[in-house]
Amino acid sequence: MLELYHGTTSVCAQKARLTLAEKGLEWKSHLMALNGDQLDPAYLKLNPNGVVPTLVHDGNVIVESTVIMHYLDDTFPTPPLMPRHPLDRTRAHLFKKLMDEYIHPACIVFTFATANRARLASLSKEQRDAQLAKAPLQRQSEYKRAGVEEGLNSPMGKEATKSFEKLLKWIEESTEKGPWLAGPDFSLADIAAIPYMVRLEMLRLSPMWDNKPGVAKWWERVKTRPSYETAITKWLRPEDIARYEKIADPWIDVSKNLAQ
Ligand SMILES: N[C@@H](CCC(=O)N[C@@H](CS)C(=O)NCC(=O)O)C(=O)O
Repeated sequence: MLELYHGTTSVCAQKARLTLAEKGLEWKSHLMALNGDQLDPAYLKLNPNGVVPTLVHDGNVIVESTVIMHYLDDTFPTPPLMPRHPLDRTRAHLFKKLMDEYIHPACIVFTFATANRARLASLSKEQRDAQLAKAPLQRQSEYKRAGVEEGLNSPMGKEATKSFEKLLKWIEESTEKGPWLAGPDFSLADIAAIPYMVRLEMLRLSPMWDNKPGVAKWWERVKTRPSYETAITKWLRPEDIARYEKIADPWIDVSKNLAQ
């Protein structure tokens, strides 16, 4: 049996859900609120980093979204989600690395400067520091702190904007050969990128690809896949959508960052 510990809007969990959906796999949902339940001792035994997703397959625990995608692809090979040609495989690996090393931190900064800001910003500095200190992944706490305390118009906000701009440039270049990010077939490269595009769209930052027609066409193609509905749209609750709808328009700061 496959079980997934996940969150509705969590980008990393979306990667796992997209992979499960593309493979047509059944799985049992353990939906986390991510309001502190990720630090419960029982959950930390499964995932010592106190984050989602965690996959459990017949009692075996697999953590890290990229590792989970590969585990599922290795264990359930049909349809294959890694390209066959070595150069396409290289491209897929590069996309996954870009997401894990640059885009995920950038996403934390963007999200904690906007949709996730309210709760941490309402605490005193001491309360906020105490809360952030509890997280096993202290580097992620620093991105959250920068988002909440410094906002988008800050050195971290500018670096995050640059990272997203790099992702969009890579997508644009890839789709010139494409049609998918790592060659002729939809692959883990596409899955790794989709959740971060969902996040940009929820933050009303789609003007970032106004002058990138390849990105726009790729994004349309992504949304026609049944996995988009199964793994992304179906999980969004009205309160998730409301949290993003009520933020001040981040495009004001992001467009300034892009112009610099
Ligand atoms: N490198 C990890 C990162 C996981 C991660 O940051 N998950 C976020 C959601 S996308 C989370 O659980 N955040 C809860 C928290 O930071 O307390 C992975 O790819 O699985």
